[in-house]
Amino acid sequence: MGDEKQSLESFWMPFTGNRAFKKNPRLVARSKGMFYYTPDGREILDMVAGLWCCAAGHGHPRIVEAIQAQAAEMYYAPPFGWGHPAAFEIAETLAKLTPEGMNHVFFTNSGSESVDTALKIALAYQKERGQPSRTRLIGRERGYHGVGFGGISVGGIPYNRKQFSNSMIPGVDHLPHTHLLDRNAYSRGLPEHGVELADELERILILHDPSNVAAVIVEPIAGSAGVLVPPKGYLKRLREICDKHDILLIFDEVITGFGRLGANFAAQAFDVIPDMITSAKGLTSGTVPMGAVFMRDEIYNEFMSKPGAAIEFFHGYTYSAHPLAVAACKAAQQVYADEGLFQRAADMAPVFEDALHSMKGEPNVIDIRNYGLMGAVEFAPIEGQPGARGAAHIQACFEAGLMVRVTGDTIAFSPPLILEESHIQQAVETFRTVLRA
Ligand code: PXG
Repeated sequence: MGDEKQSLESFWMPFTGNRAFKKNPRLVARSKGMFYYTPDGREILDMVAGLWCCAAGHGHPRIVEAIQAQAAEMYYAPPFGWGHPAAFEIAETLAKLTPEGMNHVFFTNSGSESVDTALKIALAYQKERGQPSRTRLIGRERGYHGVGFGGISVGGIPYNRKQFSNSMIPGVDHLPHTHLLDRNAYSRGLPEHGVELADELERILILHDPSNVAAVIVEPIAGSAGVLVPPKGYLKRLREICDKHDILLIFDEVITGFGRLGANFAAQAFDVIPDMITSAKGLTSGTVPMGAVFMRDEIYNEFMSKPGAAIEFFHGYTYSAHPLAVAACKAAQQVYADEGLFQRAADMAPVFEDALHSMKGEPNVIDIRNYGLMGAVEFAPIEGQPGARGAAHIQACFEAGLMVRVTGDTIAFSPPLILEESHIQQAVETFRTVLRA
């Protein structure tokens, strides 16, 4: 950029206070490894993997080369009624990472599309198997499932729903969230208290009768709401209740999938196997937009078992299994495997945990929580101005050379899986300095 100030007016930025941003922009122009660089070359340590997505860090040469090569070879192929070999190959590779018996995948372009796709598969599946009364969906307070109408309906973030309250999909209920600050503050890993919150599912089912419920969807660890780690035993209890009543359980693993918790998926980290897994972000290490819904074989087979050769599921996207996304996905997955990044996440998790918890006692800190390479520090809000302290911290971090994520008065950390101890120390020192300023 030259001296002339570029106008920022035309771009309506997503999930951003546009007026505040445009007065005081935070711009990044280049990235490599663990770092972003501002247009004037200032280094910013990326402790949130872009937006929870760049698991292999930035500018990984193998992924860059794969995308470049695919662009030259064939940058688009129609996915309806046509296919390209690499899409089938990557589907098979990915299925090997999922829990046993989940050998089928539907490709989308984002987490939001993955969620709405999974909800539609759930509803269609119940009809296909002769249970058409099962139409209700159950999400959870403080859940984030993207911004489609399905996703905001099962989601539990009040701001995301407020402007659309009359336009939600019908027949949705919500479990209570699991953030028990008074009982679980400063938990390391899974909190001790709150397994009984899963029993609320039984209450909801009694109200509607289980025979009317299609699916329950939760994030194994709620990300956007500020890293809410499930209480010990909570997810297992949800699984048991869903099994008892023949209801599908969907894990939204858009953030937790692909190594963030030190395992392929949260399903394996927590040893609770859902019926479907939604994913995006780490699928391609955030390089090319792509999402995927994995499902148990019974679900796929139900659709395929009918006579005839008609379209089984009236759903799909122009860019499902886009060749560039497939190439990026294949390369990212190879990098994860060859560099042992999921194991690396597991190995770094204790160091990350100790570093994060060393913030206890810093000004206004009221909670610290973590699992794998996800963590959060929560601050007491400034009276009458919820979110103001979080926003101030994020700006100060940017000025001090640190990228983290804010949600309300919680600062979230979700670094690339390539990070080293030195990055953790640098992040913590910068953060501490910001808090004490
Ligand atoms: N489900 C989950 C669990 C997510 O975290 C989505 C669905 C939607 O994905 P797309 O690709 O449609 O954005 C997400 C996305 C934040 C933040 O501030 C989190 C997400 C996206 C943007 C910001 O924490 N997660």
